[in-house]
Amino acid sequence: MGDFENIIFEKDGGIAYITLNRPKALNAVNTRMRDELYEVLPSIKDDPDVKVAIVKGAGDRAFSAGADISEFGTVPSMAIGREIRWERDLWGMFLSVQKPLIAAIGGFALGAGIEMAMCCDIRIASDDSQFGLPEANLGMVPTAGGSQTMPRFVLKGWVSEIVFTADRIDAQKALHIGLINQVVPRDQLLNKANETARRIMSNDANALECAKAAIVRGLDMPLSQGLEMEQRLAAALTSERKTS
Ligand code: CO8
Repeated sequence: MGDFENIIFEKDGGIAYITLNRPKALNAVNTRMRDELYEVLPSIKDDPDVKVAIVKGAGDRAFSAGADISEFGTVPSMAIGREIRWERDLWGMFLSVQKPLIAAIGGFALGAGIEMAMCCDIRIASDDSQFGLPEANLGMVPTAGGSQTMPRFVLKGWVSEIVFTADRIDAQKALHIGLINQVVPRDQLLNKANETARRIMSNDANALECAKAAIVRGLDMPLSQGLEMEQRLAAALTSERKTS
């Protein structure tokens, strides 16, 4: 795996840590960071030593303040921009990770920042965090999946308010509307993420993978199909256990 400039990748006792590492720019997602994330995620998927991954931001101000606005308008043409996004579908790559992903959010999580966190399964945030989708204010729509991922766990009315107003909300409101799972004091953020990861890892890795598939894929199916899929996954898990 290459040397990374804009992320830090570490592994410790079954937990992989991805740290968005541009603290001076509030961990804004630039092209280099996108490429590095795209390179590192397959190794989380494929490495049997990794059971759970935690995504976090470097420094004490932000998880990520979104796409790097200094790069806006620098792509040679819209067609090339679309081609790059199609070839390196980072958000699709995040969503395809079969292992549990935890976002540890400390500070700003805006635009592509909160959208990345919404590609994770569990979001734990510090009490001073702020969340928002400022795209409309920039003449854009959320394009890092936010218009699709957010309504899958936040009621549509709240999603519309967040997207249409482009206002930021605080951690308590984010908790109230279901955008995040837990709020903790800032100095306990990583401990809580680690504790949650260890709690998850104490369970069977294959069962976790099947459970994640059932939850994530089932959301896109009618209930009857989802129930069938659940049965198939349960049967596959049982037969795998018998043969191993
Ligand atoms: N991009 C680049 N640099 C940034 C970004 C950003 N998104 N956010 C902050 N920075 C930089 C600032 O320029 C500043 O740098 P410097 O010290 O060199 O001047 C440094 O970080 C600190 O920021 P501020 O001085 O502005 O700190 P404040 O506490 O005053 O404000 C805010 C913090 C409110 C977070 C403010 O920085 C802000 O509004 N930032 C922009 C947020 C934003 O609009 N993000 C873009 C959202 S749109 C999006 O993400 C579209 C996704 C589309 C998919 C793209 C895939 C990658």
